[in-house]
Amino acid sequence: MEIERRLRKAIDREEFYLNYQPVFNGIDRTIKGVECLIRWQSPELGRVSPAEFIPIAEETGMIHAIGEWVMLEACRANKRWQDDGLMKIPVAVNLSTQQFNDGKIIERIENILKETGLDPKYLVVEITESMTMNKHHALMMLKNLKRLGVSIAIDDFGTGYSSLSYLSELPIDKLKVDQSFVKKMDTHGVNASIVHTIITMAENLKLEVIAEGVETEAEFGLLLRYGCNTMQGYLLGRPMEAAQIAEQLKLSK
Ligand code: G
Ligand code: G
Ligand code: MN
Ligand code: NA
Repeated sequence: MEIERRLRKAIDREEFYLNYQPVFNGIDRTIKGVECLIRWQSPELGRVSPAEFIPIAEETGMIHAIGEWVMLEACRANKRWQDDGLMKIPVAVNLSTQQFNDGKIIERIENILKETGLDPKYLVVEITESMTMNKHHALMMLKNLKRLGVSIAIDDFGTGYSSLSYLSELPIDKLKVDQSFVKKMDTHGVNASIVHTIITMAENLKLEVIAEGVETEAEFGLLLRYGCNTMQGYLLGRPMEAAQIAEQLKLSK
């Protein structure tokens, strides 16, 4: 397969780079974090979306090398911003199931933190609900991650089958409400109710809630009213290149 063949060489040929989407404090609209999202610019195939190549990387096992590259690059960039005197913010990195199931990932992350010198409190690891279904494994991995000093976020919350009471038994810090519920909150009452319920319950469990996919002022307003102050979405900021984020961090300092 053409994509797979090209993907195998993409790290060595330095065809990957990271975009960073800002996470905002909804009250004063200042940046309080970023999520890194991988991008692939292939000379032969052009831009390929991660929605297309991440599944291939997962099926072929390439996700381990690619994921490690992402983690290293994200930590390096964040450390550089801090060394440049920019505002200190956490960078969030998405983990794939295969990475979460690989016991060696803990040591790899530990090494990356050591190598880059990034204070672990400025790294957030994003996993999805489905990765926590094996409770024994999840507890072990999450405890080990917490021991490193990094934060844990549950991504795409609401699309899986876990309940908040289940998640409350795991050492997690943040909950990211899936875009599909945030979208059309103002016109779809059901969506609004779901988001409101998640926010209220997460608050009780002392989890930070992040609303994803905020695209309109109406959604933004409702989220604030429901008590969700941390948001991500096209309304506030699209994924952008490292230099642009650095510029924003300079301005918001
Ligand atoms: O960045 P968006 O632009 O299109 O990303 C599409 C999908 O790819 C999302 O589900 C996102 O979580 C995933 N994705 C983006 N970057 C990474 C990454 O570095 N690692 C993993 N595992 N998934 C990523
Ligand atoms: O699965 P995960 O939540 O990591 O993926 C984030 C994905 O959502 C990325 O593809 C990112 O580009 C995309 N994204 C971020 N903000 C918005 C938004 O406001 N609207 C839409 N449609 N997509 C968004
Ligand atoms: Mn994510
Ligand atoms: Na998400």
